[in-house]
Amino acid sequence: MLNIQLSILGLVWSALGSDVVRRQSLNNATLDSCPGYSASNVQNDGSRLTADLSLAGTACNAYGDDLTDLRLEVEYQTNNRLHVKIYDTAEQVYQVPESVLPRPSSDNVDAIDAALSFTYTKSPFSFAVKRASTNETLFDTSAASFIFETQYIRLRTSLPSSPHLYGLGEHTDPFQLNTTNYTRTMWNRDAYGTPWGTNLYGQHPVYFDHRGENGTHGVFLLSSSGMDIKIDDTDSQFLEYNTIGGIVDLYFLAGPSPAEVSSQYAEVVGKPVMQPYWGFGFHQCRYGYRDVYDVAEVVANYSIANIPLETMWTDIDYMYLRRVFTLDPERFPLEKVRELVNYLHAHQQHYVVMVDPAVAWKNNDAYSNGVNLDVFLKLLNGSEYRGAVWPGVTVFPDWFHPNTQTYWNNEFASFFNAENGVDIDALWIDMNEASNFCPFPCSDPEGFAEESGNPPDPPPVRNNSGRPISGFPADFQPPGTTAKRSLSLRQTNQSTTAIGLPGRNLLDAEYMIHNAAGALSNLTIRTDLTNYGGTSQYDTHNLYGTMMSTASRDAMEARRPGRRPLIITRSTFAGAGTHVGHWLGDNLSTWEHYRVSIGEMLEFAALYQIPMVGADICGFGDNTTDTLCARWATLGAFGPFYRDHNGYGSVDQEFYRWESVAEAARTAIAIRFRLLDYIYSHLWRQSKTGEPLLKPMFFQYPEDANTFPISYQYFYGDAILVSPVTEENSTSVSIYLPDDVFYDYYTHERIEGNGSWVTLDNVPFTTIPLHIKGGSIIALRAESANTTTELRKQDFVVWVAPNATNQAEGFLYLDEGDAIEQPSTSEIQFSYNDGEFRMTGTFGYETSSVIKNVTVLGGAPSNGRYQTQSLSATIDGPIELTGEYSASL
Ligand code: MIG
Repeated sequence: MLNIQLSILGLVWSALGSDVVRRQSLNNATLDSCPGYSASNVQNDGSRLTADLSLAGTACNAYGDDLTDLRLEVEYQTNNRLHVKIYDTAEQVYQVPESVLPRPSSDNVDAIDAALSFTYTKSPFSFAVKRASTNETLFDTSAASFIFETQYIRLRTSLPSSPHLYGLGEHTDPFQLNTTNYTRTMWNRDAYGTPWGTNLYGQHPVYFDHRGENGTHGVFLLSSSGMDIKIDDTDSQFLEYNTIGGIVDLYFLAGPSPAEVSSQYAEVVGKPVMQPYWGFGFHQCRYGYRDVYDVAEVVANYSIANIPLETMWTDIDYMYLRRVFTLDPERFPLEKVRELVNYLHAHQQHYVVMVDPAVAWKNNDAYSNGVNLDVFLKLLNGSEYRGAVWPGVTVFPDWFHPNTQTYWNNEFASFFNAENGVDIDALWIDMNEASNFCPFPCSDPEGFAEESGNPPDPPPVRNNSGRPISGFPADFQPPGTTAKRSLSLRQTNQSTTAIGLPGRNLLDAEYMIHNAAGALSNLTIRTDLTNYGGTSQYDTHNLYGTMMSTASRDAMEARRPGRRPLIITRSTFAGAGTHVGHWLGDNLSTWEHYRVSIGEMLEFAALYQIPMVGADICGFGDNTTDTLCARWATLGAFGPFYRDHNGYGSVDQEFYRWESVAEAARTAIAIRFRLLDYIYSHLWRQSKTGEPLLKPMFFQYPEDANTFPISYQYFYGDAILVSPVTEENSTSVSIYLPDDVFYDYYTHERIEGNGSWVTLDNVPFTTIPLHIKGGSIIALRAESANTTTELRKQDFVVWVAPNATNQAEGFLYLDEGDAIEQPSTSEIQFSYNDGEFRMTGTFGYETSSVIKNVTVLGGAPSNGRYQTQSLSATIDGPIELTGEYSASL
C-alpha cells in the first residue's frame, strides 16, 4: 500500500525534474560568464599558505549572489595530507561543526618534505595538486572558472582520460565509477529498493583515484551540503562539484597505495570503532513478525535446524501503534519480551530492536518528556514542526539541542532498563535521513497520516498462552540484577561563527540537485528549520543520521557502561564509523541486488571507514528464492555484518525454510566462525590504523589493470580471496587470479595464478569459492561452535600459505571481546621463512586456547618449479599463546 503510494508520488517528482533541466540549461550560458577570483596578499611560511581571493570581475550571479571576498588556506598537514580550504572572509557561510566531525590536527610539515605539492595561478585563481615524486598532476581546477555563491559552489578538476575512480557514496552504481555523463547526487534519503543512479541514505564525498603504477590518491570534500558531483568527458575528462552550500574544504591524501589512502582518510574522519566479538555472529531479523511468540519460534527453529543463531532482532512490530519507546501490550507484552530476552541470554544469544528518530506526537511519554526538555525541532514561528511517519503525526529531535542527549539517555535508560524493561544488547536505528512520509509542505500531517493509514492496524491478536515453543519453558522467570547505571553526558560545543549565511532561500536552492525525492524538503524534515545554535536543516540535513548515531551510542554506553555497543544505522555521514556500523538499506531479493551488495560493502569497509557493514541477506523487498538465498547465505558469511532481514509481506526467508539454504548457512557459518578471530583481528587493525578489513582486488594488486574494475571478487582480510558465484541459478563462475600463488581453501591445492580468468564449474549452492593468498598466515579456530561464546573456548590451528619465495606472515589479536577498555590484549605476529616458523609479539591476554598445530600448505618451490603436494609440513602443538615461539618444519 505504502509503496504504491510512494511510486505515484514519484511520477509527480519526475515531472518536477524536467523543470529542473530547463532551469539549469538557462543557467549554463551564465556560468560561462562567471569571472572567477584573483588571489592577493599571499603569505607562505613553507608549511602554510594563505591568500585573499576577490571576485575578478562582474558577478555572474548564476544561482544566487557571488561572494566577493574569500580566503584561501592551504596547509601541509602531514607528509601525506594536504588541506585546501576556501571560505568567506566574514565566516558566515556554514561549515560542518567540529562537534559533529572533529578535525585532525596539523603537523605543519615543510612543503619540501611533503608527498603532495600545491601550486596556484593568481588570476583567474586556480590551483593544482601534484604528486611531488613524479610531478604528476592529481587535481587541477583551471578546468572551469571557480564559482562561490550564496547557494552554489562550482569547482571542477580535470582528470586524465578514463580514470579509475571509486567512492562518492552512498550509491548502488558500479564500484568503479562511470566516468561519462555521470552525476552522483548527495542528499540523504529514504530510498526503498536502493535504485541505481540515485541518492541513497548516506553522504561520503570522498573518492579514490587509482592510477596503477603511478599510485593512488584520495580527495575528500568535507561538506554536508547537498550536491551533485558530475563526472564527464565532454571536451576532456573532469570531475565537478556542484554544491548548494558550505565551503570548499578539501583533503588530499597521497597514498601512494590504495590501503594507505584508506588509512589517511581514517586520520581525517576518525578510525572506526571496535565492535563486540559477538557482533560477528549471525543475526536474524524481519519486518512483520506478528508477536513475541513468532519471534521465539524463529529462535527455536534455528536451534532445531542446528544453524548458529547469535542474535535475534525485532523491527517496529514490537511497538505500540508504532511509537518509539513503547511495547505493544498485546503482541509484545513486557513480561513475555523479558522472558524471550532472558532465554536468549541464557543461551549465549543476544537481542536487538529498532529505534526510529521520529517521536509520536501527543499522548505518550516519549513525547511529553521531549517537550519538557524542549528538544524537538520547531518551525520559524516557534511552534513544533510536525511530520508523519509510522505512528502517524510525529515530531523530530533536534540533535543540536543541549538537552537532547539527556532526553535520549533517559528514554534508553528507562525503556531499555535491564531490570524491568527491554534488555537489548545492541541497537538498530532507522529512518534517520530523516524520513518523513508526508510530502512537502506537509501542511496537514494529521490528514495525511489518516489518509495514508498510519499507524496501521496491528495484526489480530492470537491467543498464544500455553502454545508450546521448543526450548521455552512457560514458567521461565527473569533473574534479578543489581547493575547500576550512570549517565555520561556528551558536551556539544556550539559555535557562533559559520552557522550559515543569512538571507538565503532555505527551501529551494536555485541550483537544484538531482534529488530523486524532488524538492529538498520533500519526504524529510523541512530544510528551513533552524537547529539549536542557529544552523539550518538546509545545511545539516545530511548530518541527521550520524548525529542520531552518536547520541544513541552515548545512550547505549550510559545504560551499559564500559561495554561496546553494536549499533547499526541506516543514514551515515563521513566519520560515522567512529561510532556505528551500517546496513545497506532496503535492497530487493534479486540477483542484481545480490551482486551490487558486494561493491557497496567494499565501499563502506574499504573507502568510507565504516567496516561493520552488510546487506539484508536474501534481500529485503520482493520474494527471494531458495537458490538466491543459499548463495546469499554464503556470501553474507564473508562480510562483516551478517544479517538475514526481510520486508513486510515477503515470503519467509529464515535460513531453515529450505534444506539447501540451511545447509549453505551451516557450512558458511562454520567457516566464518573458524575464521572469526582472523577477521576480528583485522577489525582491530582497522580501528588502530585504518587499514581495511575488506580489500577490493586492486588494493592487493594495484599494478594489475585487470583488477581495477573487479567488484565481485574481494579479499576478506588480507589473505582470503572470496569469489562468489554471481549469475542466477548458475553453478559456475569465472574468477580472476592475479599473477600470484594461491591455495584452494578447501583442498589446500596450490594454484599458480597467472593474471588470467579461470572458470570454476560445479560450485554447489552450498559452497562459496575461497582461495588463500600465498604469503599469508592465518590462525583459525580448530572447530566451529553454536555461539561465539562457545567458539572462544576452541583451540587454534595455524595455516601457513607460502608465497613464491617461500615466505609468509600474518597476525592475531586477542582480547576479552566486549569491554571498551581492554584490561589485557595479545598482539601476535606470525612469520614463516623457508622452513622456519616464528611467533612473536605481546601476550597479555590470558587464554587456555592453544595452537594445536601449524600446517604449511602446498610445497616450496624447487628449481624454479612448484610442487603441488597438499601438505608439506606440520608442527604438532600445543603451542601456548603466552610467549614467543619458533620451530623448523
Ligand atoms: O518505512 O521498520 O530500511 O529495514 O524493516 C520502512 C520497517 C521502515 C525501513 C528499513 C527496514 C525496516 C523498515 N523500515
